[in-house]
Order: sequence, then C-alpha cells, then structure tokens
Amino acid sequence: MADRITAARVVICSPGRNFVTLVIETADGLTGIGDATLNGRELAVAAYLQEHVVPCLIGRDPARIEDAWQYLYRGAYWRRGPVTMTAIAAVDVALWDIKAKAAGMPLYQLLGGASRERMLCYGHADGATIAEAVDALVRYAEEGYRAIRIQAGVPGLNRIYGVHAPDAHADPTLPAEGDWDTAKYLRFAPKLFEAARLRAGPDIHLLHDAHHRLLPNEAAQLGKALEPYDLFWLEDVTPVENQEALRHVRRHTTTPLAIGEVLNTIYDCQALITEQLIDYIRATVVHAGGITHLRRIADLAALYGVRTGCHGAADLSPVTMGAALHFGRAIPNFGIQEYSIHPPEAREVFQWDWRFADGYLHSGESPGIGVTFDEAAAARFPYARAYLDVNRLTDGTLWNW
Ligand code: CS2
Ligand code: MG
Repeated sequence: MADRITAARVVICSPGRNFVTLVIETADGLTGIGDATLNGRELAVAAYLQEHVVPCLIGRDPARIEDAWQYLYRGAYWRRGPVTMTAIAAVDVALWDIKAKAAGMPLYQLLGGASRERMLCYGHADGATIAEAVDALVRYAEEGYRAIRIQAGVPGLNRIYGVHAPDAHADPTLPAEGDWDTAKYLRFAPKLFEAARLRAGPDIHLLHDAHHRLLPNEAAQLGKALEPYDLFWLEDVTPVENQEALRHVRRHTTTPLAIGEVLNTIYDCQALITEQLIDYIRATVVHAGGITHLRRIADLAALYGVRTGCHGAADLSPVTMGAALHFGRAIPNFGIQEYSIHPPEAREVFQWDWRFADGYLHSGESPGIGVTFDEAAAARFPYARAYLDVNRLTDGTLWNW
C-alpha cells in the first residue's frame, strides 16, 4: 500500500532572522522538511503554501515527487516567479527528504551517489574600509577557507550592500535606504582587490558581488579592471533581466561571471547557459523549484561547461544548505557553494549534520537531507517583519540594491 501525505504545515519563525519551513508528514510516520524562505517577502510564500498548496497535498503519495512538481507548476496556471518557485521548492525538498528517509539513505545517494567527497565553499569577508575587509579576509584564510568573497565600504557612501553602517534606520520594520555612486565604486574596486591579492597571495580564490548595480558597459569596465587580480568570479555585475548586457560584458572581459541567485526557472537561465554568457549559475534549491528543477538547470549547464555556484546567504535556511550539499555532492558540474554562517539562535531550531572543515563543506550520512526542525523551539522565535535594503543614487534615483 503506497504511503500518503497526512499533514502539511507552514512554520514561520525568527531565530536571529526570519525563516519559513514547510513540514510534511505521512501515514508511514515519515516527516520531511523544506525551506520556503524568501527574504523580505516571507508571508507571501507562507500564504501561497498554506492557502493554495497544502490542501492539494493531503492524501497524495509522497513518493510521486515529479508528479507533485508538475502538478504544482502546471496546475497553478500562473507560472514562474520567486513566490511560486519557492513554494514548489519547499514541497519538492520535503518530499525528497521523505523519500531518502524511506530508503534509509542520505539524499545524495538517491541523486546518483557521490561525485565528490567534499564541496568547496566560500565565506564572506566584509569591512567598512579596505583595511577592515582585508583583515577579515586574512581571518577567513586562517580559518581554512580557500575561497573568500570580499566586500568593502566605498569612501563617501554611507550604506551599501554587504557593509551595513550601524544604526541603519529609524524604523527597523521598514526598508533601510542604502546609497550608491557607481563612479566612486569603479574607481575604488581595483584598489580593494590590489590590497586583497597582496595580502591573500595567489592561491586564495577571491570572489566579489557587484549585486546588480552596474549598467552593461560599467560591468564590462569592472570585469576588465579586475582581470589582474584573477578573481574566481565577479557576481551579478548587472541586473540579470537584461541578458543582452552579458553579451557585451563577455566581449570585453575574461573575468569569470556568476549570475542567477534571483532566477527561479530553467527558462530564466537558458540563454545565459546556452550562450555561455556566464561561468557559474547561482540558482538555488530554495528559489528555483527545489532539487527536481535545479537538477535540470545543472544538467543544462553541464552541457555548456557552466558550473554551479549556488546561492547560500544566511537568509537561506539550514534546510536549504542541507539539501544543497546533497545536490552538490552528486552532480558532475559542481563549482562552489556559498556558505554564510547562520545566526547562533538558528541552532536552537534547526539541527544539521553537514559541517565545514578545511575550506570545504561536507554533507552528512544520516537519511534524508540531514537537517531536523524543532517546532517547539521555533515557537520561541516569532516572526517579525523585516526587509532588504532599498538603494538610491546620490541624486535620489531609486537604484538596484
Ligand atoms: C547576496 C545575498 O549572498 C549573496 O550573494 O547576493 O546576500 C543577497 O543579498 C540576499 O540573499 C538577499 O536576501
Ligand atoms: Mg549575490
């Protein structure tokens, strides 16, 4: 007799920051969990799941993961987008968690077994000044990181992505406002990497996130200016909706490009990959439809020499990191996994068996995705509305953050 989904519920909690978790239970006594966190729009996904998806899950055979994916994608009629694909991802990961537990295997075994023993990862070295950022870089290198993203404040700018000024804003429940000046940034960035490469030496992989803020030719200028510093990747050089821009950037620089953390279906990634406009695809388990869909993206990328570089900021829950590491362990074209340290309170709600050692992340061997979720503990950390920053140019123009 096939198993049946008997219950599914959405739990929103805030152990250091907001997370949305889907819990699915079956008649055979199995429980699976999926991350449904969309930073700054958490309740949209929670409502999508609770009001529109959960009623359709009860009674379904949890083993039919592909059918569930197709049911939720095609059955919604309204397709794609971060809210829909994050909701589908949460169901997908929870069902893969259940399937692996039913098989008594760590998830990577169901995805084809290990293609590697460990996954290269990168941490975030941030600082208000070049000196502070490079000092942070050295600390990460001393901790064993082999790949480190470095972001620094830009002189004359008060609050930019990756470097948050203190007492950011009057009302913490509304978006704080960052400020931006591309000319200042383009003059500054090469100095940051000259100092970083000097202190880090030639072997540490240096990464940088331009965070969607440059126009196409500015992106080409930056990529070219950073070529002497041999970056592992330059991320989100320009807003990814305009993929024509990447053709221009690619014509002017060989600095490796990584894009895709805001993309959520293979269709959004298709031109970037098939025209080899990028070197790493950043789409992630939680925002790109789960294991089932991200595997399609990774397989397309493998045909074109594009490797994965999955998003892994702290606003993606430990559930996503667990699933991502099983995914990364199995696929042939794994590149690197972003690894942001979750708030310490998260450990009171989520327990995980993956671990960091010597610059790599190691998935665990427990059945499923290797993450557990304590709903009683979650209740101690109630949701509180929070937003990502918005960004303005110095003349007040609303800009990309
Ligand atoms: C960033 C993220 O980690 C990254 O590459 O782009 O920190 C991003 O700003 C957040 O995940 C948005 O919620
Ligand atoms: Mg990024």
